[in-house]
Amino acid sequence: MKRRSFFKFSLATAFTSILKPQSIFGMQALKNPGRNSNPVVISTWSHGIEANEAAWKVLGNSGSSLDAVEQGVKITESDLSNRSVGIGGRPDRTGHVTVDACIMDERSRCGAVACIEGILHPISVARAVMERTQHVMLVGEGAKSFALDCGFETCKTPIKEVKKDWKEWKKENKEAFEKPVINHENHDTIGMLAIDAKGNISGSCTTSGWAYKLPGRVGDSPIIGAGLFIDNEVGGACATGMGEAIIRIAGSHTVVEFMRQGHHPEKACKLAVERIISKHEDVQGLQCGFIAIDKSGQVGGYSVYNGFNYAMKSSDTEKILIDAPFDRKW
Ligand code: SD4
Repeated sequence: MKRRSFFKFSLATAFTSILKPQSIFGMQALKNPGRNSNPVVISTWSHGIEANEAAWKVLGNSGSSLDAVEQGVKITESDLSNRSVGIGGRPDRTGHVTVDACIMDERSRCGAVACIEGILHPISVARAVMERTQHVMLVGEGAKSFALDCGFETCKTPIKEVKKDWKEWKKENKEAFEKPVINHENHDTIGMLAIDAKGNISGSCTTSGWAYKLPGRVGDSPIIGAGLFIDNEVGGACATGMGEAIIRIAGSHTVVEFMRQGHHPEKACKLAVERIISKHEDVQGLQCGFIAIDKSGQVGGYSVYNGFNYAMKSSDTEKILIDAPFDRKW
């Protein structure tokens, strides 16, 4: 199993403390029970540390969780070095970088775009779908022309380095249509969940999806209930990993429903992971992870295999990266 670059921590993360997998219930619990009024933001993978910083500029200034989760993931979308989100993302097998994104707020309003190409910030287009239309999701060319009509910034993809990799991949995989092994190399969507000073929860999710996917493939990330779900009365959840498996169990909605039953966010994520495992005869190479936050500000995550981590920021905690507990070892 290849280890990938997100384990290489830069100087910028030198202040980051790494927490090891830990038992469920309360290790990341905040002080006040009931509805939380201490802002908290969590997001998937180590790129979440930088994204959380941007979200924190909003949350720490009494801004809304909705603005925070949009501003936060925009950082990752415009990161040229990130190969699975935004402008630096890997293309489908025909060389087109098509991205998926969605956003949801405390009023259960939501918006999404899928398979959109050439727009710098898909998350902002998703928000515009939510706020300026009566629809929830726009896809492909329709999503793009909506984005252009709204005046969103365009970008040219694939970028040079990505195009070079794609050409290599094509040479080596002339007939490749079988299921690629899911590893950390091609799967690290950013999903972000935030609770603001008013106790309102919002979430966002954005990805270029499965590297070298079939053209037109849409993963879980833009699908409300699969890649992301918020119910302000309960909490929120988002997902990363193999989208097809997450969609099959309506993953993020399932996590939120487990929290509604009274489970701690970490336990809720674990139960959803177990549901995924139970629905597949063979989970070899099938990596999925969830993160969740409840209305009291408790957070948790869980994944099928080791290697998944998530970033957290609150007024009590400096930026931290938490290794999610897991069900199996690679
Ligand atoms: C997808 N779930 O398109 C996304 C990919 C991902 O971490 O999460 N990567 O299936």
